[in-house]
Amino acid sequence: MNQFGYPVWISATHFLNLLFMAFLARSGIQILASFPRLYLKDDCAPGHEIIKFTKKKVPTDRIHQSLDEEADVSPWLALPGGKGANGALGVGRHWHFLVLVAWIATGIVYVVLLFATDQWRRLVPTSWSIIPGAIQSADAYLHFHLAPPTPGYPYDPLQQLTYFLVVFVLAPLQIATGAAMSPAIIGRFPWYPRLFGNRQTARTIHFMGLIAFAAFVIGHTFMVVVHGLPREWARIVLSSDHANQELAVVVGILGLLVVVGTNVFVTMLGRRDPRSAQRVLGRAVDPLQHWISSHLQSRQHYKSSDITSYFWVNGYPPPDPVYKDLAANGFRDWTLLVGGQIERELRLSLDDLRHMPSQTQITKHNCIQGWTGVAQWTGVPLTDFIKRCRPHANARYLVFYAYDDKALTQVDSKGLYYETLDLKLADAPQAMLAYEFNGKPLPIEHGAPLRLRVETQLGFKMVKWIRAISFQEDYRNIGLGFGGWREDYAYYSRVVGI
Ligand SMILES: Nc1nc2c(c(=O)[nH]1)N[C@H]1C(S)=C(S)[C@@H](COP(=O)(O)O)O[C@H]1N2
Ligand SMILES: [Mo]
Repeated sequence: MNQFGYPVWISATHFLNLLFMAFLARSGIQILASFPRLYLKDDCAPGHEIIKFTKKKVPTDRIHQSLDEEADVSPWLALPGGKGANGALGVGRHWHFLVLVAWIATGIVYVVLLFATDQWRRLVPTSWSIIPGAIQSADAYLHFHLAPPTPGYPYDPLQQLTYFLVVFVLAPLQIATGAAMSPAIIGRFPWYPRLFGNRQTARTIHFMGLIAFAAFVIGHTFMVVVHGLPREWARIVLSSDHANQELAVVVGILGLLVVVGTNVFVTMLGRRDPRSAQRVLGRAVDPLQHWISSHLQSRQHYKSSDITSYFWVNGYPPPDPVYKDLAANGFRDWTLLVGGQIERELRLSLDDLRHMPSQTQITKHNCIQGWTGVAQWTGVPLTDFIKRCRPHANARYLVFYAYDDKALTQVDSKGLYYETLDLKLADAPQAMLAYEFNGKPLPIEHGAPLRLRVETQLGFKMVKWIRAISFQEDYRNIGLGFGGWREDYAYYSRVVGI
């Protein structure tokens, strides 16, 4: 057809890429806003950020929960915008993962076609001369001249090198650093985040990747403009050099309207009806997340020296007199009620639990908001606990009921905290009922007298201040039916290995 036009599949993947990256960037900003601090170390201590997007000071004279760190972001910037506690983080994460799948699929189609045709020659440098060439081009632009295209190529060496790096380095790096934040992946492969330094440097690099993408989009658009807008535009929109330029402008503007329109539409939908977003998007992504993460078992064995000096608290301790009396008495009167689909109900004291087989582990905690902490936990392995309870064959979920009533501990909230856990995730190594934290009885703020640890899941699953445990056939008839308090009221997904 012509020398520098693009095949239709390039135009199509280019458009989809633009659409999906807009979603990924905006939902990513939402996720970041739930803990707007970036670190180079896994202890996430306040004051040790390398970048922070908040002016809030963390109080040191009282217990302070990480949820209070959430920033309220504008829906013009973030998808869906607003505060995490009101559903924005849950909805944002659903979009991030759904669109991620589509973006990776687009990328695979693009790269396969690139190498199936000879289009790769335009992108992949085949000679080191690209480097001095790129320097020359940069020099030209810095002197406000247009760099000449490489003979036989549609663009100059600097452009080619940049495109190559964006496709083959930046995009894979974003995927790799994203995976380094998944509790199931780093629980099973603790060495993996070390490829990037640690889990927090992976998070920081993931954010730098967003900045790099944004800088690229600005630079790329600028190049298209300075190199001759109508012609370049027609090439990418209509796959041809000789296309009708007016038609190209119309089609291109329609394309941009689709990007803006879908963004506005899903943003409004996510704000008006987070429940539907949770339901519909969950149905699409949860099975995939489950497939990727649910069979991964935690194999974490950190050293004592890895224990972090700081460990955030999330969820305020139960303020009611019943709990306070129990605490005042060193939890000697506390009993754990165990019921549901089991042979017979159990009442266990803290001493009963301490006399059961015990396990000690040093593991990394990953909160959905983005912070981490490493601590040593001691408690009863859930495997032993489950055996002792003799569950009926139809029991599929464990329900953990807590003492904290959110109506008393958090503004605009209600309901006793609870979470459900698939028995398959519970009957696994490093899943335990913990009563010690860093070698001492569990402190109040971290869940005294007993809390759950499941080292392949996000933090909100690990119920603190446990009051009762029940074996159930289904989670859908408990609470509002979404699998836990945070699923019910903050629209989080029930499947949180990622
Ligand atoms: N009962 C109860 N358990 C809870 C919570 C809560 O609010 N109430 N918050 C969860 C969340 S979101 C996290 S990240 C962890 C935090 O544990 P930590 O406070 O010991 O760091 O506890 C989880 N367990
Ligand atoms: Mo959390």
